[in-house]
Amino acid sequence: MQHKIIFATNNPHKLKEIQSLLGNHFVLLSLSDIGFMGDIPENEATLEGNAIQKVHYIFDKFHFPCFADDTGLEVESLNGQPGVFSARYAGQLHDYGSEENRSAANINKLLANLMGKANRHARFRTVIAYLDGKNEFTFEGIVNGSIIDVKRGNEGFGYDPIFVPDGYNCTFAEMPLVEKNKISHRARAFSGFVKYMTKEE
Ligand code: ITT
Repeated sequence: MQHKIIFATNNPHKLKEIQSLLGNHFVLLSLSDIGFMGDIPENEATLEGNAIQKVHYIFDKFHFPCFADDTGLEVESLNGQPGVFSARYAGQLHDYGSEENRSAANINKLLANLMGKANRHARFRTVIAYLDGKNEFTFEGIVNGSIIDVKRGNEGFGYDPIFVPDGYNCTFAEMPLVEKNKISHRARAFSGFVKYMTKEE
């Protein structure tokens, strides 16, 4: 059976990642497919809280099965920061004009805060929330790695150019999307979600 489902994200990179992971079990609807052009509020204190807030916001408007993710980069020697503040670590989107500029500012701030720190361990953590009006679930995915000093690579987005996953020598931004999708936080959370969605077929 094919599930039609909304992915509640304004981030085109996430949409591309999930689209490339989808089997033929799902028909993914983006926010522009359903005619939603606004911003989705995300002002909770945790990734779980934000993911749940995003699905409720869209479900309440469209009454259609929906999932959303919230992702954070948790850096050990910064006590888990930027975490839930990863997107706005260096400021709001309107301060920077474009997502690329904001990501560059986020990375610069992170590298400045890590200056002189020997412990570079970090992890990406994704929480996916799903809501269809009857069921509400969350799924988590984590990838461990470390933060390097200088950006490398042009693939991916966000903090990818400074994150080297454990067991690899390259950053996420040096990997083709299919490689990132084999091990990433979002792919791992999504695999739990797909198992749940297909378990009764
Ligand atoms: P939504 O519309 O889905 O909320 P967003 O860009 O605001 O999109 P998040 O709040 O989930 O997304 O993500 C926080 C930030 O973490 C995001 O802006 C990126 O800078 C970064 N990020 C998320 N996933 C990432 C990934 O796979 N690789 C690198 N950075 C990532």
